[in-house]
Amino acid sequence: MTLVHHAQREVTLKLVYYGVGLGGKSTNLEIIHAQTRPEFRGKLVSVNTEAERTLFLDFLPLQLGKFRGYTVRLHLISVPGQIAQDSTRQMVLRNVDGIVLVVDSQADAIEGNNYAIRNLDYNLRQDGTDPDRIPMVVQYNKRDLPGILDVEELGERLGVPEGIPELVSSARDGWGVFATVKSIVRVCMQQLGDPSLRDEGRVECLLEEPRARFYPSGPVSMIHAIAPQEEEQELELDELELVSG
Ligand SMILES: Nc1nc2c(ncn2[C@@H]2O[C@H](COP(=O)(O)OP(=O)(O)OP(=O)(O)O)[C@@H](O)[C@H]2O)c(=O)[nH]1
Ligand SMILES: [Mg+2]
Repeated sequence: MTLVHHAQREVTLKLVYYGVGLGGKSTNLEIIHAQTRPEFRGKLVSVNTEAERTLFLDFLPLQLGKFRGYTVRLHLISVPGQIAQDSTRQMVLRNVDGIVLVVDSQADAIEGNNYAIRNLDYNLRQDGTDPDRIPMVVQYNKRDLPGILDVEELGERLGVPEGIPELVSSARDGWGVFATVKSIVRVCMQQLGDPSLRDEGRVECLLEEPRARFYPSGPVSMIHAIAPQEEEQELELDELELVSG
């Protein structure tokens, strides 16, 4: 739910990067942090395991230009992709305004991408959010790698419905990342319309018309039964590393 502050003439969007483990969610935020002017961004806070996997989240506050006289602020957050961290993902999704679904374009990641989409659907529903009305864009990442699947094939195999903007990127090489964030902001702002006409505080910015579903016939309730096998990882408190830059 978008936060509208009339006195400060500010709008804050909470945008969540979601997707398969190691898909490049954190790298998107690192690139945005590295390539924006310091006066427009806050600290990038990452809570990682020793192996550089996201344990809790990455958080990056960012300021964009003005939209109809209101300063647009973003809270960019990436969830941990590891299957075991599901309660964290549910918590991070609370009051989300827009989702960037980061897809790993490699052929052997298709099962993980599939799982992430179903898991997102399930977790949004758990919180009472209609997954078909949440602003969303899909980012096909890792386009620099050899042997990746065509975008068309990926879209088909993942059941990406019409109406979702699709972008290509190599977050590692730093391209496609800003186009993605602009795209999700555009979808959100289209729903918000003129901020001065909105109430103060949290306002809902869901799509008026639900779009077609990912997996029209997929049994999302079976989500936990279809989780791909993943190595168990013991997490200890002193493994935590707090990075801020
Ligand atoms: N070749 C290539 N590697 C990438 C790209 N994006 C990310 N990576 C690499 O993939 C690995 C995982 O990237 P992360 O950004 O940590 O992935 P994540 O989605 O945040 O992973 P979790 O936090 O575990 O869910 C890192 O080694 C990145 O450098 C890309 O576009 N191309
Ligand atoms: Mg991460």
